[in-house]
Amino acid sequence: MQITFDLFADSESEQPRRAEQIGDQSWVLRGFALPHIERLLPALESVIAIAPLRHMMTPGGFSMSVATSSCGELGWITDRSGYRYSAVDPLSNQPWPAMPDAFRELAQAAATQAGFAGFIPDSCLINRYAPGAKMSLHQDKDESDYAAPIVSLSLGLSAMFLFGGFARSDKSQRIALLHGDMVVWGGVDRLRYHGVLPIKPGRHRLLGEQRFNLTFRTAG
Ligand SMILES: O=C(O)CCC(=O)C(=O)O
Repeated sequence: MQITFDLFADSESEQPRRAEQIGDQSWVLRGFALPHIERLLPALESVIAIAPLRHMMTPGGFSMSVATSSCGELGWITDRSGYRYSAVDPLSNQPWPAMPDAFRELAQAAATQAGFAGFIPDSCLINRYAPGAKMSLHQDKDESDYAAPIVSLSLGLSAMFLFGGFARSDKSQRIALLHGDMVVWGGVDRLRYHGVLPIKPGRHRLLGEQRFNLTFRTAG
């Protein structure tokens, strides 16, 4: 898929760099990725050219509203058989594209900033949200252990991120995530429920009418 560079679109506000604590071991790193956007977007485009975005099927038989792809040694997949990680892209039966250095280095720097030095991600899930797409509250539980944090990068249109507790019914914080923001949660917060409200229509000056989320995990 081609990522459109729309120089004439409305400018979206971006955040100056600062860290906001949202849990005992959870941080929003505002604007953390902004100095790296010029390396990140071509890398994203090259991954998607090899492993195209697709709407996967949930075990219950619904098509996900987000379109997904992956890079790294393992990619997260879902189909009628369940949620899991796979070393091959089911579309091509080939290994997922390698994780670009720009991705890995950024994820490691964000993890270190949040108190998780030594993070070695082996999986980067790429979620592409068109306006209206959302992600229901869920826990990340498909990884083989929970020692490593989750590191998440937002690009393009803004999103309302829900950061909840350890039961689905717990009250969630609502956190607006903008282009270049990163969220890191781990340790005692590793299994917190989280999700994304439907993306509002809009146009980002670099990415057009879409939001990308890249979620880095140690899965294997
Ligand atoms: O899009 C986001 O910010 C969150 C994505 C997410 O929760 C996931 O992929 O598990």
